[in-house]
Amino acid sequence: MLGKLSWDAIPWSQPIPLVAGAMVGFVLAGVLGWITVKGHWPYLWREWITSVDHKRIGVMYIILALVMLIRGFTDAILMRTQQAVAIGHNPGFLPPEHYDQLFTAHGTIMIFFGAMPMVIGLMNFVLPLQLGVRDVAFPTLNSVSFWLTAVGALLVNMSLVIGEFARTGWVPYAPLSETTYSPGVGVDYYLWAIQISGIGTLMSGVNLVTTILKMRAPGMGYLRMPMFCWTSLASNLLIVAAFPILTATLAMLTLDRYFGFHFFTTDAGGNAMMFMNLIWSWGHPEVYILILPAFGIFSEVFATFSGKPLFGYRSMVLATMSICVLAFMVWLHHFFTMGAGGDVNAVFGIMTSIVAIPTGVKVFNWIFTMYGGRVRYATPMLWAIAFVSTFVIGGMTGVLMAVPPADFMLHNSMFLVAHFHNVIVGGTIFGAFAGMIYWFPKAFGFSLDETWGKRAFWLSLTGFFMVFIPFYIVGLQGMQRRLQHVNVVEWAPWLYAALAGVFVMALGVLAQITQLVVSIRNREALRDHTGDPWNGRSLEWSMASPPPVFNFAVLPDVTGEESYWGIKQAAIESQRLGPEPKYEAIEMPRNSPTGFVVAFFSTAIGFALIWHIWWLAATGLVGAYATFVIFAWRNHEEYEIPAEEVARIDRRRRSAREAALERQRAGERLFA
Ligand code: HEM
Ligand SMILES: [Cu+2]
Repeated sequence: MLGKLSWDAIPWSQPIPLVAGAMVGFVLAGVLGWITVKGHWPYLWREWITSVDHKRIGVMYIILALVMLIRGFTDAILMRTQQAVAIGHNPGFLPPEHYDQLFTAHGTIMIFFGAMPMVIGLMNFVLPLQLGVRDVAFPTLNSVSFWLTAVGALLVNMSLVIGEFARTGWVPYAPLSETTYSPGVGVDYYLWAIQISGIGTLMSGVNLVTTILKMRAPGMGYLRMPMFCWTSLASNLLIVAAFPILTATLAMLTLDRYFGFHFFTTDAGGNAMMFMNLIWSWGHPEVYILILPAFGIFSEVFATFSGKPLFGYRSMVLATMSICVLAFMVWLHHFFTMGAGGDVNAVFGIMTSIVAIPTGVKVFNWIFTMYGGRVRYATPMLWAIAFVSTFVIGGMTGVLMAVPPADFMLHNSMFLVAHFHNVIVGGTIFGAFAGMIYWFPKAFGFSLDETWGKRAFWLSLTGFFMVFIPFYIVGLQGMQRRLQHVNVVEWAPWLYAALAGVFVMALGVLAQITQLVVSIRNREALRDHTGDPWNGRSLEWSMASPPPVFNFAVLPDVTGEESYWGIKQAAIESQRLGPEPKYEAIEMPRNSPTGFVVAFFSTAIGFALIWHIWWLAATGLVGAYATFVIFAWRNHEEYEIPAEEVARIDRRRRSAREAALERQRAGERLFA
C-alpha cells in the first residue's frame, strides 16, 4: 500500500535532521496557525495563491528563493564547521553519508531553488513593466510555473525527515547515481524534485520569451528595450534550449533506475560518459541562465546611479547575444580529465577562453558608464561596484581552468569551488540583492533602509572574501572538493578563516533581515510618493509604486532609447505633464487556482514515485490532468476594469507627479 515507505524512513537515530525538521515544522505550524487565527486565508487565497498577476508571482518567486537561500546557507554553515573540526585525528560531527547529502542538498537547493527562482522572480516582476505591457503572455501558465517550482523545493525539504537525499553532488553523475551505488531514495528525491520544478522553469522560459518577442509597448523596438530585457531574453532563450536536455537526461537516469535500462551503465552497452556530456550541455548554459539577468540588473543600476545612459548599449546587446550562443559550445570544459584527447580539449579550451571577450566588453561598458557620471553610492550601486571586481576575479580563474593542463591540476579541487562561488555569489546573488533593493520600492511603495542595507553589504562582502580566498589557496595546494575529513593539518588555518568568514556572512544575513524589519516599521517615512525614487530611466519608473493591477492605464508610446527618461525630461523642461490621455476600460485575466491545485497533485505524484506508491501516483496524475481540462473549459477568462476606475487611479498618479514638479519648482532637489 505504501510502497517502500515505512517508519524506518524517518531517521530516528540522527539528531541533526530530526531537530532541524522539528524546528521547521514548528515554525511552519506557527505561521499557519497565526494566519488562521488572524483570518488571513481568504486574503492570501484571493490576492496571492490564485493570483495570475506577474508582479505578485514575481514577489512569491523571490520569497521562495529567500527562504531556500537561508536553508542552503545553513547547510553551508554545517559544512564549514565540519571541515574546520574534522582535521587530523578528529572525525568531526558529521558522518560521511550525512556530509555527502549535505553538499548535494546545498548545491541543488542553491542553484534550483535559490538562484533560479530569484532571477525568474525578478524577471517576472520587471519585464512587463519595462516593456510597457499589462502582464506576461500567459498569466495562468506563469502561476503554474511558480507552483511547480515550489513543489520541487518542498520535495527536497521533505527528504530531510522522510528518507534521505542524494549523496552524488548536485550534478548526479552516473554510475554513482545508478541503483547499484545509490540504492536508497535519495537520488529519486533529486530526480522528481528537479523534473517537476524543471517543467515549471521551462514553461516560464517559453512564457517570458513570448512576452519579450510579442508583447512590447507600441514603439518599443528591440533596440529600444532596456538592457535587462535583452539579458532576460538571452537567459530565457537558454532556458528554452537547455532545460529539455536536463529533462531528457534525468528521464534516462530515471529509466535506468526504475526499469533497469542501461543508458549510463556500461554492462549492457550504456555509457556513463554520455551522462557527463548531457548534463553539462544543460549545466554550462545553466550558469549563463543565472548570470545574464544579473548582468542586466547591473546595467540598469550603473546607468541609473551614474545619471547617464548605459555606455555602449549596442555592443552590450551584441555581447549578450554572443554569450548566449557561446554558452552551448564550451560544456566539455567541465570534464577535460575525461580523456577525450588533446585535440578535443584544445578546441573546448579555446572556445571557453573566447567567452571572456564579450564578458570583458561588458565590464568595460559598466566602468565607462560610471566615468564622467555623477555617481551616487546607494546600496544597489555598492553591490554593483563590488560585483565588478569580484566577478573579474571569478572570470579570470575560470579562464585559468579553461587551459586543459592547468585544469588537470585544479579539477575537482577547492580552487574550482572558489571559482564558481566567486561568479555565482559575486555575480548572480550580488545582482539579485542589487535588484531587490532597486525594485523594492516599486513593488511595495516604500524604500529599504539604507543604513542597514550598507551594513549588510559590507558584512556580506567581507565574509564572502574570508570564505573564498582561502579556498583558492588550499585548492592550489591540492585540497580536493567535498572532503568530509581533512588529513593535511597545514590547511587548518585557512579552514578556520573560512569558518570565521561564514559567520561574518551570517551576520550579513541578519543585517539584511534587520533591514527588512526596520524598513517595514519606518515605511511611512520611507514611502515612495512619486513612483520614481532613484531618478530612473526606464518605463517601470513612470508608474505609481506599487503599480496598479493593470500596470499602465494607457499603453505608453515609446519614442526612443531610455523610454521614460525622455518623457521625464520633457515634463521637467515644460514644467508640466503631457495631456491627460483618453481612458478606456481594461480587461485583465481572472485569478485561477489551477497552479496551486496542479502543484498539490504534483506533490503527490512526486512523493508517490519516490516511494513507489503506484496508486497514489496514478491518482495524482489523473487529478493534475483533470485540473487542466477543467481550466481549459472555463467560460470567463477575463474581467473588466471600467474606464472611470482606470481614470481615477491614473489621475492619482498624475497628481503625485505634478506635486513633485511643484516641489522641484520650489527649489527642492528631488534626487540625492
Ligand atoms: C569567463 C567566464 C568563465 C570561464 C572561463 C569559466 C570556466 C570554468 C571552467 C573551465 C570550469 C570547470 C573546471 C573544472 O571542473 O575543473 C568551470 C566550472 C564552473 N563554473 Fe565557470 N567559468 C566562467 C564563468 C562562470 C559563471 C558566470 C558561472 C556562474 C554564474 C560559472 C559557474 C561555474 C560552475 C557552477 C562550475 C562547476 C560546478 C561544479 O563542477 O560543480 N562560471 N568554469
Ligand atoms: Cu561551464
